[in-house]
Amino acid sequence: MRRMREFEEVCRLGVAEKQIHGEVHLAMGQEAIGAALAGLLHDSDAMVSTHRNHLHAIAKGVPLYPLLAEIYEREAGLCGGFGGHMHLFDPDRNFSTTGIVGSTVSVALGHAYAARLRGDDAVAIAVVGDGSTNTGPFAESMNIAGAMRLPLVVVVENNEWAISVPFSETSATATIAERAPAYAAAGERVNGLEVTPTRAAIAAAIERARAGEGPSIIEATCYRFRGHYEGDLDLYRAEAEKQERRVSHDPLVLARAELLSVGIDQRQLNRIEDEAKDEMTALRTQVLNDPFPDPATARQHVFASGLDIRTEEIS
Ligand SMILES: Cc1ncc(C[n+]2csc(CCOP(=O)(O)OP(=O)(O)O)c2C)c(N)n1
Repeated sequence: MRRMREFEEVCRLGVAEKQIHGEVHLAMGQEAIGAALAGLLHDSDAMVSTHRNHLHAIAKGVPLYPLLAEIYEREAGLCGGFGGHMHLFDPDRNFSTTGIVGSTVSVALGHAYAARLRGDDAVAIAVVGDGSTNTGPFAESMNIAGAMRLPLVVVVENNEWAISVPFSETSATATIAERAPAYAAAGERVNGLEVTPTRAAIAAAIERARAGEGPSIIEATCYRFRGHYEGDLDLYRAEAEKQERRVSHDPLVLARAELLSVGIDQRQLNRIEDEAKDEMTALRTQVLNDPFPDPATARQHVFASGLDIRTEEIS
């Protein structure tokens, strides 16, 4: 969790110092869910994320160097610096993202169906925000997953807000998990500020999916600390509320208190925190020394190679 927080801290710095361009969505406050996901999946399982994706990439085992280099738009990045923060793809680890809200679930559904066609025991996880669950693609994908009992797990990070719109005003149900039976899915709502219950719920959903018992929705509650994106004025939430929540809802503060209470030495925790900070600072320094992609290559990767549509039309 600490490494995730420090990773995002160097992303925040990159925006503040104008080294990263475009909207960057940080997940500070949501690290317990990221940590809960870590190590649960095999490389052959698919994970599909959203615009708020850094922690999920880390959890899926995407190497940090090309991940940060992509976010910093460098040639050494996952996608050669062509995609940037919202377009992170690592085919080797079956990790992908989409900024199209709701469609994360549709892409994951495709992975789940592919696993069914292959006949293996791979699963697909979609990690989405609460706003995603109010879209058509979410409802359609969940319906098909339930109808075909596909190995799909949807983890919803309910951080209470979709940009400036509160979840409580836009959902017909008080929770997202309670919608699960309508899709013949299992549903569970957990405290997403705590790793242990969140991990247990996701692990059980993965087991269900692998055993052919169909889809699940795990709703993990949390609170977004930063604005929707870096630069968002975030005037829709009261300053006092934000300040209070940044303490009471900080998974790192809660985890530290829990570890101290079971006798973990304070100096050991301090050392872990310092090491994480040093690691990410060094990573950023290294990335900043990497070149940008050659502008002459800007038109590469626009179309899939090996398919000349014009020629096919003519012939
Ligand atoms: C189809 C679509 N509609 C609208 C948007 C604009 N948009 C970007 S993020 C966002 C809100 C997403 O909220 P939520 O799913 O709760 O995720 P969070 O940002 O809280 O992680 C919206 C509406 C979009 N990217 N895609």
